[in-house]
Amino acid sequence: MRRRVIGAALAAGLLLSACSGISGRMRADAPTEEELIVIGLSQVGAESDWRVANSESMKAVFTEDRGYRLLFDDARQKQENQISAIRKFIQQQVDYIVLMPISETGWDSVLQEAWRAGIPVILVDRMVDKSYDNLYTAHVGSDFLQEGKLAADWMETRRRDEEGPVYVIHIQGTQGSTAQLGRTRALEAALERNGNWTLLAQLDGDFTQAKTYEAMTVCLGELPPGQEIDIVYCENDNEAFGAIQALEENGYICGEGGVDIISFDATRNCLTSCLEGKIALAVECNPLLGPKVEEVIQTLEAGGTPDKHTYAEEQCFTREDLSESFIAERKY
Ligand code: GZL
Repeated sequence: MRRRVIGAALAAGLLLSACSGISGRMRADAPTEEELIVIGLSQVGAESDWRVANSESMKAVFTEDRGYRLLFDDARQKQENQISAIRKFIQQQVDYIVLMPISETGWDSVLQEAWRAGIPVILVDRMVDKSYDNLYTAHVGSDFLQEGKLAADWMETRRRDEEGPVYVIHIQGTQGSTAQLGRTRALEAALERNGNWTLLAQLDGDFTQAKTYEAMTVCLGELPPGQEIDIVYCENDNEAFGAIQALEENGYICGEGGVDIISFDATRNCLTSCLEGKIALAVECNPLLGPKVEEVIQTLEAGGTPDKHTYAEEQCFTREDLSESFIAERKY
């Protein structure tokens, strides 16, 4: 039974539950198989702490007792696996496709196929190229350029009185992902603005600790012995962990009086490292997007039109903002 009829049954169930005082979307009666809203979800992978938290947020919201059947596919960081998963969801005639696109391009045919099948596509986290704007219904994610600008503003304020050279190493995330493109653009603009900043190296960390450790170790081995490094701009926390390991193994101090490590995501492990003084700035990128995605789906179920873009609220943290109790209360 397609969801429009289900929607009516669901509305009736919710009305019943509201009368019975059951909060939220919990229902007094368990939804029948036909009433479940079927969601095909294609997740990038499990490459980072952020990604794991993002997946957990989706699985916590889209449960059967809340009226959903979640078909979760882990693409293991390969776009071809995402494309195959979407095609499978189309064959299964799911009600919605939720896609965390690994990159902005390469979606031409598969998004057209979903469109022709009449299945709404909801993008989560990263974006796809503007040329696909009419092929997805809504996007829930972060403003990555703004995240980068927050970091650049902090770095420039911290070094505004320095006239000598400021040596920077830039570790990028997955090439072509919206997070990488936005965070990179902000740093490159800051390098343009500050003539005394020198980019020593731009490395591909692919948002993973292992790849960053490897790339950073090679990079440090190629720099002149004792080369000054002032800032390492890591496009996510797991890259920061890999960079810190390589730097310390090569005799560098991370933190006060040493290298300023900049990191994005601000997961619990990163905030702990920031509190310890090893990470200078943690820029939040909120992975807990499940509730916002559910709002989009419920708007569509009710026949409404969701906003095309919904952005998470995000902030920055330095050591002074943090305490063990604050970190313990964080949800990711
Ligand atoms: C950002 C997300 C990025 C995270 C990384 O929204 O796309 O991908 O910053 C993750 O940790 O791998």
